[in-house]
Amino acid sequence: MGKGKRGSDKKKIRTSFRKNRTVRTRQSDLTASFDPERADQLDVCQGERISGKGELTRKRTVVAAETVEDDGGVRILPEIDRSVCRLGRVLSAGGLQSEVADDAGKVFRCATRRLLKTLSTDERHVVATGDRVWFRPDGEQEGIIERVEPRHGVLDRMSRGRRQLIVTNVDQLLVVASAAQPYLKPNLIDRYLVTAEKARIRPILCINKIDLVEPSDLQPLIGAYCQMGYAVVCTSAVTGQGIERLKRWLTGCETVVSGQSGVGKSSLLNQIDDSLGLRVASISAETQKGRHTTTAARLIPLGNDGYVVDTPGIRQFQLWDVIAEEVDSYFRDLRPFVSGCKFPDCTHTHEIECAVKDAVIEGYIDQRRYESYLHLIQTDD
Ligand SMILES: Nc1nc2c(ncn2[C@@H]2O[C@H](COP(=O)(O)OP(=O)(O)O)[C@@H](O)[C@H]2O)c(=O)[nH]1
Ligand SMILES: [Mg+2]
Ligand SMILES: [Zn+2]
Repeated sequence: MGKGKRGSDKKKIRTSFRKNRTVRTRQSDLTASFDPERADQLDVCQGERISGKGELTRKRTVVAAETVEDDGGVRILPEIDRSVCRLGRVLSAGGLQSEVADDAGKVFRCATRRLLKTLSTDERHVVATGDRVWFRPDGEQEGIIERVEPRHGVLDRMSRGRRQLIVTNVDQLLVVASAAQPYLKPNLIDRYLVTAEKARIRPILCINKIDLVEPSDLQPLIGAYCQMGYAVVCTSAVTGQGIERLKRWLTGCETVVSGQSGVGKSSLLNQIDDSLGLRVASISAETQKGRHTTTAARLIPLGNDGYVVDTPGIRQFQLWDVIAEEVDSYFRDLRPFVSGCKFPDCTHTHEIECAVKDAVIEGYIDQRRYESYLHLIQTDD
């Protein structure tokens, strides 16, 4: 599934050892409890040579391939020994260890081979939730991640000035909104849709708690999204309406479930797969400000066909690097008109001869969507 382009040539990459690599744990400690530094001891693998003498100047040559990912990042793929390493999926990534499931669903607690950290070419996490990795099993429950395959479908966020990966290799983003309680917030839906468009992840819009309103009242809104080509489903976790359709859309795919707290995400997932047993929050608990039950993204197997990803709350999920000038390209309904504007850098606000504003006046663009666009560029520049 990885769409990253394979680098054609293997190359030799010179890398310095980290200082702490010279501090070795005694061999007898190997049988002791899990030690993240063990990645170092198991580091000697095919294709690596150690040269140089002084501890701090030691270099080694690694045989590896390079690949360019969807977002332009360069990934280095060290050669791995396929007779011992296995392909797995990172269910949850941690600083020291990650949970990796093999093909059969068996879970291993894995450290990351230090070499991967050394080779990392940018500030992104070396291992992220959702990654497809090659790992070397060590016993029945542990292992070492030796290589991360090229990523696609990446969702990220900005945290303390750094780009953080939320989850990788996802197919679709399910935007869950509720028709009432909490009341419907179309601007918020648009924000999520922009996130999906930017990440080039297929969005699905789900309007839940349809049992609480007169469905026909939502027709204009739903019609507008359908016209833009979005898949929309109205659901109720109470009456079961729309659940079968939603289930069909999620089966066999890897879906990130997003949406404000209290809209019914957990309730819907429990309806789709009753073995999930996700905690459904009481209304009173949800009204407590700043409450977040989920802190890090996690892949949750859906039946035995597909995964869903429970994401942290809305406030941590921001359009951190969407610049105002490109927001129009993430609005499917505005996009076709942009090239008709007099100025190539038109923001469709104060400019003259703006094809987007004309389209709003002529009714080709929904007034509400245009206002939502204005709102977004004014709060996210
Ligand atoms: N009336 C109605 N209530 C719902 C529906 N789905 C969820 N709820 C209620 O909304 C509250 C929040 O649900 P929850 O699944 O925890 O939302 P989450 O925070 O998005 O995961 C709970 O009290 C649910 O019982 C629905 O379709 N209709
Ligand atoms: Mg929930
Ligand atoms: Zn314009």
